[in-house]
Amino acid sequence: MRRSINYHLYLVTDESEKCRHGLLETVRRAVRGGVTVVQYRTVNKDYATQLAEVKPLQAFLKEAGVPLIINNNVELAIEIGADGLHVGQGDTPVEEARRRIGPDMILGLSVSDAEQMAAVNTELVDYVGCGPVFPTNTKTDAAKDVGLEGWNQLAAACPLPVVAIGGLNKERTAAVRATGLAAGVAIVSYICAAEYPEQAAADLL
Ligand code: TZP
Repeated sequence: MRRSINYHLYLVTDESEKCRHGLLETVRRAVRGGVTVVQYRTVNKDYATQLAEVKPLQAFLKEAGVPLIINNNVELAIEIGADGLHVGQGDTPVEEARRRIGPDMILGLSVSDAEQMAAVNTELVDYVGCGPVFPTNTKTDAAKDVGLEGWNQLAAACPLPVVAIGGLNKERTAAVRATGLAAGVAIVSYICAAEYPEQAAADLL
């Protein structure tokens, strides 16, 4: 039996240099504001830098009782004993990821269309990140945004807890939550670029 976590407000970290208050301080303040789970995500750091960035983050999150998920780096997730791993469609396949991380670590998968949703392996995957729901500048190779209507269709077809991602701010988060289909919302820039990350997080609860 795999673990389930609280996906309600899921912070995906931006590159440390893009976090207005630095990576660790941003996460600290966001957790104070109500973030329930944190994903460490970087597309431009080497392994040693990722390890050095994530270690203090993990220590803080353990103390705070907030789960830590690693984006697309199976080796790092295993080495630090993360709570979870998140993979995209073009990343490590879920079969390989699950085999390597073992049965207990949470595994998340990104989905951006109906075909991908229909193919989700519910034996191996624990939750789905669905989007981009709205346009985003944060992920340069993101798929086309699906819109609120697209979200409704995809989320309704999702056999697992589903988290909305992409372009979410206060109003859009409220709109996504109002659909009643979201286990949570995943946020990068609204929190990481904020002057007051605790307030930004609280805006999205
Ligand atoms: N995957 C789909 S959209 C996205 C990721 C990682 C980025 C979302 O960032 P933002 O700043 O919350 O729009």
